[in-house]
Amino acid sequence: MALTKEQFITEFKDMALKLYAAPIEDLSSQQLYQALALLTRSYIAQPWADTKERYDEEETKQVFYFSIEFLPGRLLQSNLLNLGILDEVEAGLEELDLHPQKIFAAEADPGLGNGGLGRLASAFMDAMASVGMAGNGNGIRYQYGLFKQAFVNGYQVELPDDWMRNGFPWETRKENRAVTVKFGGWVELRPSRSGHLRVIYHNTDDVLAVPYDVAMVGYHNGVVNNLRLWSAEAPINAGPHFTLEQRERINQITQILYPDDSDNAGKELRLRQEYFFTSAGIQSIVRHYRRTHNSMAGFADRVAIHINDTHPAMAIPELMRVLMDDEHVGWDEAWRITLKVMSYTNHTLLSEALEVWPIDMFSGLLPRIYQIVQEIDRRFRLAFVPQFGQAMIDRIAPLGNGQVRMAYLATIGSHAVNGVAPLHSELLKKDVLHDLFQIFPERFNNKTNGITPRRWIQIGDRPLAHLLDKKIGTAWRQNPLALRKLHDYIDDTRFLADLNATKAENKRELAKYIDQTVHVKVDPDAIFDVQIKRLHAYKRQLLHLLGILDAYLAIKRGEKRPKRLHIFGAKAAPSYVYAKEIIKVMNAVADMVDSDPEVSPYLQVVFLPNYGVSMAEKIIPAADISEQISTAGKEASGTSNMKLMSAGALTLATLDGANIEIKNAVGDDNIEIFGLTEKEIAGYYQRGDYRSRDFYEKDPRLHAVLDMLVNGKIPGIETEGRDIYNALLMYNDEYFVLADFESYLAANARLDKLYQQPELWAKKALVNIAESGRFSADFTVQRYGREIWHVIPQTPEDDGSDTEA
Ligand code: GLS
Repeated sequence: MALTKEQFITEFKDMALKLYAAPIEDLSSQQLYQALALLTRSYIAQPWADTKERYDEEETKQVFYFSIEFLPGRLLQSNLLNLGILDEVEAGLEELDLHPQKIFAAEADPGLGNGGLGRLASAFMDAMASVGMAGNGNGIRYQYGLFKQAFVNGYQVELPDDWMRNGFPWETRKENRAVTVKFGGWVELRPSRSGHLRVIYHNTDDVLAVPYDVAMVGYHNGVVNNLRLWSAEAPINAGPHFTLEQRERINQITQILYPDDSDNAGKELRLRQEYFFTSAGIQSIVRHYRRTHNSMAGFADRVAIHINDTHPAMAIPELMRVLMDDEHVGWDEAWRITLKVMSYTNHTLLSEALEVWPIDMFSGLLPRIYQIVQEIDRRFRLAFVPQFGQAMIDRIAPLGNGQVRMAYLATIGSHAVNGVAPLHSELLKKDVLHDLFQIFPERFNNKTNGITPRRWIQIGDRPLAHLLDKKIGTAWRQNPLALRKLHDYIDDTRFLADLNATKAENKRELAKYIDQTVHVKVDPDAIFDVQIKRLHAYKRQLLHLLGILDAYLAIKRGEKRPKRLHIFGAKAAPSYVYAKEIIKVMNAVADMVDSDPEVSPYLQVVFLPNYGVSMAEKIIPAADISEQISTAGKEASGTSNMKLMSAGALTLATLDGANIEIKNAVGDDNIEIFGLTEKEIAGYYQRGDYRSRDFYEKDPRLHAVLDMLVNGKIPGIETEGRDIYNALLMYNDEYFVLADFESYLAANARLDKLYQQPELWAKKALVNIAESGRFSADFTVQRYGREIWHVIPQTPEDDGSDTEA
């Protein structure tokens, strides 16, 4: 859109006055933010309405991305960027003697997601709008987000994340679009006079699902898509017998986000949440469709529904329910439509994360849905037992072992099933969904994850963005593949120096931020070595910690090495004791290193509390090293690996998830790979001959490091060191930390050496930035759009870099 600075200033002052009846000089950053957000929203309103109208008029096929989490990050700056008015607005604010960055920082991060899964969903929303695809989100409006993390005496404590405290200016309540979701009770099936089955519900708990819509603004293209978040409320005509307890139970449904990641709490409230937003979404999609269509026959040509991990897998029986019970479509036709509409992405191989529900709980809470799942199960068995045998079908039918098995249900009811990086997609076929792959091989495919360089470079890394503009022009902002032009400058010494200078500037900025937030002074000339992700044993922050302890001991022995600053950001699920112990030890080691004058010139450790999207925007641009060190075969894809590479950080990685794609993109010389491969680890599993103690006994460095956990050398820890020690030695080190220790140290030593050659380092950083464009989520959603959703966006060229698994 077009907006001059002068126009903006007038409109902004006007909005602030209307809102607060005060001149801008008297307003707090929060108030200025609110005023600016509302003004921005007013710019979005028309294109938002127009987009909706256009989709309806042109009968565009629409994608509905169902996800129990979205993690959009702050929206103000990104909306201004995508509208194309960020520069004008910033110039206007400065002219008013205001600080744009201070105002942007007043926005709370929406607490609607845990980590990579939710962030990916939001990247897809941004990407779909930006490539002009009709893509809508469907999720939950959690009142409280994932907890706020603080450290007390080095221990993680969890505080409520009241992220909506000051309101959420981007949402629009649509109470005229509310629908009713039914729980519990019992159902009666009665043939009606017209021959249809009538489904009569008795004694249900009804919940009103009220949608709040959030605009998803496309980049410079006038497209504004919709993210619909559902809030649970008591029914309007609840009546006098409706108790406070009932009201409270309803409110709970959308009160709080489960703090799990790659994990499964298995609680009834979670099941309620899942059915709540899924049913509300399906009902509203069908209702909208039926406003302009007499029957459901063409539904699958207009609608694609994506099941983001298994949490919304109930979309399958729920669509069946609506088609059959409300729309009177017969089973076969309803199943045909459902299969064509639904597609499913799996996001993890960890067995503890494969969602299953006890049949008692499921059937009690969702009696009609359970009947439909039973019928899906019955027909599945009938169709495939003759060919594949009872034993195999028993293993993978939707119902088994007294459980409803959501990943199997999702696979059986979708026409496409994908993993999020080639290795992950292969392992789905080989292990987790092996039997289903035998039956439905054509459904399985890979779609490697992506990120949005708009947020990570254009907003998060402005110094780099400006340098790129100067050197290769601005085309990369539209099409990130244009970053490849950087290869032309691989021998341009001046440019390489500029690249290093940009990194240095970002590191100084991060140093300031660290000082402000945790009051720790860090040396901006150190190597910034970053590991930012949820805390999980398989991600192996512990391996990183053992590496730090080794460095500590080496420095104590008198070794000199370039100074390294280890930066961690990670939340542990509140009930995940082992992960919390690792945090405690990490913080204790940070203190130990800091207070030792012999060591602190060479080594520093900072664990930043409450890691999230906005903090990532500060850390990533300053990173020299990106630690992606999960046990091979465990991390489905990872996405911080892509973000950090796009900031020119060198990846220190195992051959896991999308690290492998990064390696293929930049070549062996521009990434530091170490550790066991997935195949080698599978070999250990098969033979059953992994003995972690052997590594401890034969490697004196490892021996010394592990002993530190239990010999009292780390001040301030209690039983945590012992627990970790035991996990590694007595319980045989489930994640092969000890097996990878030696090669991890060797890779680190190579990086230390390389850092002595700044120009060579810069060359490698350049290649990483240059090749990061292929990981743009714009391309990822285009691949989904072409191969899974069958919607055709008009857009920049895809480079086809996704290898189908
Ligand atoms: C996750 C995986 O653990 C990540 O590897 C992946 O990048 C992400 C998005 O696909 O999904 N699965 C999960 O449950 N949480 C994740 O972050």
